[in-house]
Amino acid sequence: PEVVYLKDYLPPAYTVETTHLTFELAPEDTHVKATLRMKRHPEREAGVPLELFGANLDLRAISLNGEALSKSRYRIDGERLIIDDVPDAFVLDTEVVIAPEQNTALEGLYRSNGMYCTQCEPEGFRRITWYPDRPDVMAKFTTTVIGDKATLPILLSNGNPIDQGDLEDGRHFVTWEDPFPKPSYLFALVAGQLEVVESYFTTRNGRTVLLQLYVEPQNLHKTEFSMGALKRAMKWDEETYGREYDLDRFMIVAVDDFNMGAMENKGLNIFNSSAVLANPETTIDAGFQRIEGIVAHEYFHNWSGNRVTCRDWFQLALKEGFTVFRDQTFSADTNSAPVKRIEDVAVLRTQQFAEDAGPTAHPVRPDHFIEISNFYTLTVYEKGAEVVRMLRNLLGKETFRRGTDTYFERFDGQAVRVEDFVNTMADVSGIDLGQFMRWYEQAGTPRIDVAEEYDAERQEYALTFRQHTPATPGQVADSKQPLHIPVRMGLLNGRGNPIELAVGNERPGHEMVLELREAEERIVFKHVAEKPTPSLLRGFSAPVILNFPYTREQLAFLVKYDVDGFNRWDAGQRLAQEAIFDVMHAIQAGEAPTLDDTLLDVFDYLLKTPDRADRAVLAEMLQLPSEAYLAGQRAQVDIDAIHDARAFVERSLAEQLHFHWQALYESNVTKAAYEPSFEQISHRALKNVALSYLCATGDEDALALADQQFKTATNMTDTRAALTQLVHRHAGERADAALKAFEARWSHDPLVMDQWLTLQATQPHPEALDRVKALMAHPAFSLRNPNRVRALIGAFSQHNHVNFHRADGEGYALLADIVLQLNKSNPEIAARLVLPLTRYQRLDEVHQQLMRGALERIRNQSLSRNLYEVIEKALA
Ligand code: DPP
Ligand code: ZN
Repeated sequence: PEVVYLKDYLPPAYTVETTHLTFELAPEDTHVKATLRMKRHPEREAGVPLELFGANLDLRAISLNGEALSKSRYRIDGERLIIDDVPDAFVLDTEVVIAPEQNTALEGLYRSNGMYCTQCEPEGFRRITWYPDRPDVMAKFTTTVIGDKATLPILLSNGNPIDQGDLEDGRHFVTWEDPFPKPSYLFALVAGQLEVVESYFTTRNGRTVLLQLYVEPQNLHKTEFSMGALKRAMKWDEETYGREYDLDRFMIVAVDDFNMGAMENKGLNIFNSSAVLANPETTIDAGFQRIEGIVAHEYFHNWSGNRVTCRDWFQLALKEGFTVFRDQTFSADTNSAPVKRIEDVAVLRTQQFAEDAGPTAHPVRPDHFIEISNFYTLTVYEKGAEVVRMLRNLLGKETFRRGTDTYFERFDGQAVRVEDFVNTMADVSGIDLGQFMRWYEQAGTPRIDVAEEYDAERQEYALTFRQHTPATPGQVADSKQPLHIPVRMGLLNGRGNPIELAVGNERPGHEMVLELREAEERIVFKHVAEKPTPSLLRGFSAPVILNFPYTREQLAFLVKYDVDGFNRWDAGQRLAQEAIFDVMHAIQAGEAPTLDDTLLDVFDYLLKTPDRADRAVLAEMLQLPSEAYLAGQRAQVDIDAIHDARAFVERSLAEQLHFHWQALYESNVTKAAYEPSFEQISHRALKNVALSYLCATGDEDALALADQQFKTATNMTDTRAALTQLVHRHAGERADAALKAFEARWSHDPLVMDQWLTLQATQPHPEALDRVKALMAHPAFSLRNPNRVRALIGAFSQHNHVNFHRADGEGYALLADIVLQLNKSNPEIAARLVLPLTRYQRLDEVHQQLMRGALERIRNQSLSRNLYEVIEKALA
């Protein structure tokens, strides 16, 4: 397959000014007529051939300026249609036939539960019609949708409806016009039997916007929360970024079969139903928060993505990193800022860092690809957001806002590059961001080793920072340059109070942001009367691994006294990690493990003085680092030893603090009617953490408590927490009965059944693999629906380490089998699902062999471009 390089970028030879589309919808033969008014790009010379992209299209007619083109005038080469001889300005007409019913890849136009819908980002539009399908071609679209009136009463596309009427044969049509020029990836069409929920939003300039949420009739009771979230997001973007909505209506449609979470099509967002439908009975607290974040994310794209879009797909992080950063701060403002930060950093450090350490590592802005769909990654999204966050840390809030205002103003209506964003930030701040650009170009997680020296006589405390970035595929270690890294920090004295900082002639107060730029830097703090404890990288101010040789006492001290909520949590996590690794080493050496006293003291302290942290932060602090995170901290990973060690620490804390867990549980039971409010969410989180520790002992009383909670719960958060305990602690008949009861109650609701699949797939018991296989035959599962696949197979391979990594290789074999099936039907999902099989570098030789064997079995088949790219990297 062809490799596309950033360095080869050329502007399109011809751009499209207006695009007129007519769809005559039919499952097997939808006719798409396109009329494109095109002209030569001013920067390209005359006489260059016209190049259009298309895939799986049956071309029925093509004409230029009204004249049908004979076969000798054009040629089709793979995904390209080339016309050698075109004038500077012309009109191109085409007609193609496509088969939405046969489209299982879920890119382009396809059917989901009888509904027609589209997914065009990044290159799905070429499955709809021949087109210069690239983001730097922005056109005004007018779209006429024709369909059967009885079965397709709702016909939607981008913008505003400008005409509609009845046609013969029981058909009808609606014509939509989108006044904003847009790239083809933002095109959308929906047709089906849908109900609509409506509301209004008045913008700060007094314009009234109609808000519509389209769902299948059975989901009408799940719309209220998202509608509220949308309004909160619209208001927040006005207040925080000065961004106002620009069309008269904003539509969201919920679709069951969807590869991504959601899609920001102009004026017509299409959502995976799992990312928009919510109700207390069916949705857990974390689900509400995820949905709020995604609704906001897609809405925010209207400016960061749609009004200002990407020049080419290498610039994907320009819109995604920025928009993720925007949705993260929105959620932080709406809920708990420290908890949001803790959650986001946990994902980054566990999953993005693993990506950085594996064969698919790539820079935030990749410089080549085979299949761009493979680059909707944690690196582009999450690390991309961290890079924007660092810019805000370096510029300060107000200057950053001036930067974003200037960026939107300068580039409105244009398709731009990462440089345009960063240079704007440099312009408004006067800060040299030349070195900062390396964050976009250099792959891998930077390491910073910090050493301290204290000179009591001179009252000086010095920190030496050494940074380096390990080699990644295509970038050897020697090629890695030092990065511009903001390290937010403070110093604490022995009583836990912050020390007034003095560096050179500067007196920044109790906290400062160090800007590292060199491979090695030494910073001297003056007037430090006693040896302090440093609090480094507060709020996780840069996406790096920072090592400081803390003693366990110092970590415990930071848990108690640091002013930074994130660092308090982080110190506790690090302490827990050390305690778990102690146990692991003891087990490996055949010795009897014991629980680290310092960790026990810290937990005891946290449970006795719960008011020191807000409840939501406390719930995070009381949880041990995940097995996936712990594995990421090892050069050599022993999956079973990590699992056993973590379980030992959990059980020890459960037993030794039993009384406290009991009290914590009881004091957080609420009688109030369910609300997804921050206050209530914190109570439920603490209660369910307590339940988990109580059940970790396997005590009959605790399992009876979980059973009782399961039977009496009035919301899914409590139901699922209880059911998870019963299943994961292997509560025998209690677990079986509860699973049956749950199934009987929820078999009609696929999104709820997804949770049922996931919690069985993630049980640590050795029976898990057989259970997963059995569930694949259950009516609740389907290989055709990405949510079902993620819920069962994705959850098993990503979150059930002990069973996925079984020593007999059966876990790997199962994933390989499924990936091969999806390779044919849905390559995008196949290439994503296979990733756990590519992360073998730190496992022992036996596991490495088994994984490579599974990958080679995949490689022996005829592969989609998506899967080919990932497998080749993994086996390189
Ligand atoms: N729909 C995906 C997102 O919003 C891709 N743009 O991130
Ligand atoms: Zn996005």
